[in-house]
Amino acid sequence: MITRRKFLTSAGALAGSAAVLQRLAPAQEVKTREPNKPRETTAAANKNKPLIERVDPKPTLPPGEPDKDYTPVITPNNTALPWKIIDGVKVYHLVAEEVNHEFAPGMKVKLWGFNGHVPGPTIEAVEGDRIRIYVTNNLPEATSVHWHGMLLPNGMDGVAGLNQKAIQPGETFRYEFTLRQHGTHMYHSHSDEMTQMALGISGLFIIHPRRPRDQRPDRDFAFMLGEWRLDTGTSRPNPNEMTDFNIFTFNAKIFPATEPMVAKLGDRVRIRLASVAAMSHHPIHLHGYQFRVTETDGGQIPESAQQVETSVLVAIGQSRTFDFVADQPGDWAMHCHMTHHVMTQMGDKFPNMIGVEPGKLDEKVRASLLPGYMTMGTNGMGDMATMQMKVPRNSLPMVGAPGPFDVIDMSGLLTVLKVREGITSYDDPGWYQNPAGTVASLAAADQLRRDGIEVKAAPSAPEAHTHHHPG
Ligand SMILES: [Cu+2]
Repeated sequence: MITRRKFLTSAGALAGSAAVLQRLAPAQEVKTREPNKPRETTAAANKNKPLIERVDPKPTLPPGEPDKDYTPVITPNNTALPWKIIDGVKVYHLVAEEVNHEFAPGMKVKLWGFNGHVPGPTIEAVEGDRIRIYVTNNLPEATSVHWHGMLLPNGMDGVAGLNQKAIQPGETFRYEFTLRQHGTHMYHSHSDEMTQMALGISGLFIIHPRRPRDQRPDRDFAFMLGEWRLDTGTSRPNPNEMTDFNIFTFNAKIFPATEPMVAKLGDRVRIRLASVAAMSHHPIHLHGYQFRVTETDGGQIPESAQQVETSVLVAIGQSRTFDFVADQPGDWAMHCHMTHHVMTQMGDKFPNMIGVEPGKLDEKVRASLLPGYMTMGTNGMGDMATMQMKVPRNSLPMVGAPGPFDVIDMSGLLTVLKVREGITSYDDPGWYQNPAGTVASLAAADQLRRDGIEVKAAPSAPEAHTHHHPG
């Protein structure tokens, strides 16, 4: 049998078989075709050709099995949604509910999520699986679940009001369809979206290809990017915020609470990033590696079209997946390159004091106006990391945590890829021990002399502020 696909890719078939042409293209276009214009016929045949090759309805295949059919995804700081097989169908149960969550140790918030997790547990399945997902609503208001990026019957799409009735508090709905695609997808509320998504009602939905074209990864990490407005002293993100977010998260955690990605030297590593953030796009940058962007929401990208990158922009409502071989040992940062997305609340709303000598300003302000106040940055904001600041309840200093050399002055959308030789488990191996002589360090006087580097003494702080002062 000559398939449409074969027809489109074989010019010879055009001339060869009138019967095929008549079956695949409207008859009048075949009749009016001139011999030298095969393209028009191709265009006519293309007109109704689906963007994605698929058989409709795609047959349901036996349930794909972990390890045998796919390498399970790791969702750092989170978990996978369990499933069972009932009569050849994978059955899952999501419970939308309030969740007590910690963005970082001590920063406790009340969010809305699924099954005790924010984001909800990762749903994992295989192309061709028949899936049935029960959704119980234990929220105080109506909800629904939309399967973001999925090819499914319209009535399963989950937009409350448009495709189904909203799921009222206490009700359980059933969704069921066959997965006819693969890729990194998401699920999220499609009812009172602004409120529910700002509070965390979303999760990852990963569908493995039935027959992967590329080598399977050894380590397959998946992250939801998130952003929140958490006013100091409060314990619920503010859903009314439109632009000014102050917590930026990988799987709802900020560094140093972000679990590292651990890989053995030589592992093939895949990283999946997805976002249904409210307003921000996130250019995620991985240090130490070049990677190939191997998948979008549409699934695998043909190898010839894959781009080699060091950062990948994850826009809202998108997923991006990249692969690389972990051939460089070390502790490699992966972070959002929007500089305000690697901080938390305390970088927010402070006057720019860089270059200004505050003198006793802090003490005065602390005493009279704001207990715990500290002027941000006469030398930049790195100072904050070293201070055990007293901060308002549920707020964190901008900066991260002690690192192996010094304080790491980033927080928010930062995590670490740890690549090690000779490890036998994927437990956190601690900080990387750099081989001797491979760490940037203070230049010695004889080195400077040898290379003819002259260093002028920096002007001291008091002198720097004596000029241009009128009074
Ligand atoms: Cu960002």
